[in-house]
Amino acid sequence: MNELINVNQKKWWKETVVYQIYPKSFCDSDGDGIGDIKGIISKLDYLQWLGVGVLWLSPIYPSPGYDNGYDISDYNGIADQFGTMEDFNRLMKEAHGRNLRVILDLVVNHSSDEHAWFLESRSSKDQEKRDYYIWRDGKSGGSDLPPNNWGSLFGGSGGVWTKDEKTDQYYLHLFSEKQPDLNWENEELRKNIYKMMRGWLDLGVDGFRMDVISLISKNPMLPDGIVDESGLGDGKPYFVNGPKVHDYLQEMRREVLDSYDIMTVGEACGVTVEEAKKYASASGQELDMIFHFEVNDLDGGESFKWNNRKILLPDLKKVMNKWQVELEGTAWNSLYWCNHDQPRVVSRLGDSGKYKERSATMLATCLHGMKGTPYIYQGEEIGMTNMPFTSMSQLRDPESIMAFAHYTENGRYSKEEMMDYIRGKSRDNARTPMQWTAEAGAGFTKGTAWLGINPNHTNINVAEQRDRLDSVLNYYRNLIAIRKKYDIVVYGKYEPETEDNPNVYAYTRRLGNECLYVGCNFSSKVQKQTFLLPQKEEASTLICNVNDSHFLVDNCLEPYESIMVYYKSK
Ligand code: TEU
Repeated sequence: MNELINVNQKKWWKETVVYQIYPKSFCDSDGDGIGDIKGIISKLDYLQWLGVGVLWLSPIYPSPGYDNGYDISDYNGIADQFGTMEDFNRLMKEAHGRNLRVILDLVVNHSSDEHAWFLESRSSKDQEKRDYYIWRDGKSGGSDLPPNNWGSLFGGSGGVWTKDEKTDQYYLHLFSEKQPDLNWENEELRKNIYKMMRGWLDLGVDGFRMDVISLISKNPMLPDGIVDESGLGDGKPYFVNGPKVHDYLQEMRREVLDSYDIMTVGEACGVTVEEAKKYASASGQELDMIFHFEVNDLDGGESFKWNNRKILLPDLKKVMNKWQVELEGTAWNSLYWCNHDQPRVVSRLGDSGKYKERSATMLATCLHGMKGTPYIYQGEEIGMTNMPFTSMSQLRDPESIMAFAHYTENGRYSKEEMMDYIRGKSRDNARTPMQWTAEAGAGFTKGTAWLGINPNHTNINVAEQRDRLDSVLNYYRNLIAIRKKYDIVVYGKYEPETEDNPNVYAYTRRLGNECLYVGCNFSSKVQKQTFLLPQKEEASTLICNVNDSHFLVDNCLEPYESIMVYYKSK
């Protein structure tokens, strides 16, 4: 072992790469147009070949499917559309047999309104489980005004309160009315959640990705928020990083997580670097790492996404450098460009035309060279792009559908404008089926896919890339292999290069006398760098996405070129 790495810092979840599977769109084994667990099992050899170490499954539990499973109606089961508990157990066994760990999505900020807890809770004010959810009278006692003015996090869908006629009270839902928020103040509810978590861990599950975990504690006063762009009140100051969130996570750690060798990652919208140091502190009291949203928000992706703003590289560098530098030694980073909520990164930050492959591999290098655990979202490893949606009838995501209706009806945008924003930002861009082959159905299904397949599957697909050594897919595979081979990629300290070139992202990693320089050209023009070249014979190129790179000769990066140079300092 490298003696420069402190034994206490070494963790398996720092040394691995996570692959996110969106089960509905990954692989359909029975021709109903919806991916399933047997489909996932059929692709385990592929995932093992790719080299990833952990599979994160987006929700596979029973659900009415209003938000594709992020509305759970039974935390202990498997949705029929995905298979059975037996299929799940087989998946665990087959995955573990290939050294692949499996983590599940834990969605406990809210449940479905069809969960038995909610059905009981809503049935009467005296019901034992009434307090499992957050109920309030209307403003000034039972009037028709909701308890406060907060807008839903699915911007454009109205407020966060729905009145239930049965008991004449309102329940809180930060997302849709089909997703009532659970009341974490209730101790019995928390105990039930911990019990459910232990149940899955005892089946061999290797950890959890925790959906919007930064939102579980609400300021009990539920005060009005300042009215923002959406025309509704911003409640975030009262529910993001709420008063007891850290108490709850520390309790969860003691009651559940500490008894297992697992990994946890919290989806933490609204979390700053300072807060992240509490959620993902190296002292290990809460979670292992979090997903922050500061990159996605550079084009309004989290606060108000419906625009066609572009992310500018200087802003991107500022945010990423900040997270890298400030978490050093105190907390661990997660590294991601894509997930099931974000548009495809090649379309967002790269060039989906002439340089689609080169920009995809450049983006991969930029991220995978950083310090933290990298996440690959299905299809990212072949450079999948956004979907050329032309009509709202092709969309399935409730967020997009509600936003389109809202902003075209209230006159904020014309239908054409809004369609343009949907093409750029809709979550359905990420959810189109995985492109396995060039055939009709993309090798995803033999039936009709639940969401349209990107027509470019005829040239962007796994079958075409698998044996082509210069493909995006093989490039990802090589990057993963480099992470396994070089400790510096996992544990090396990150230092931003003070490069003022607005088109290049460069940084150096250091571990003892080892150095790793990563240079990435985010533009379609050649860029000269000021990097001080080590003696040529001492430097070796670990990976580069340009065949005849002359970077080590003249410090010039070709359009969308990226390079990792390894050398030893004197
Ligand atoms: O997303 C939470 C989240 O923070 C949202 O802002 C999300 O980024 C939004 O979709 C922006 O467009 C999680 C899940 O990842 C998402 O799929 C769910 O819809 C949401 O929680 C509710 O469970």
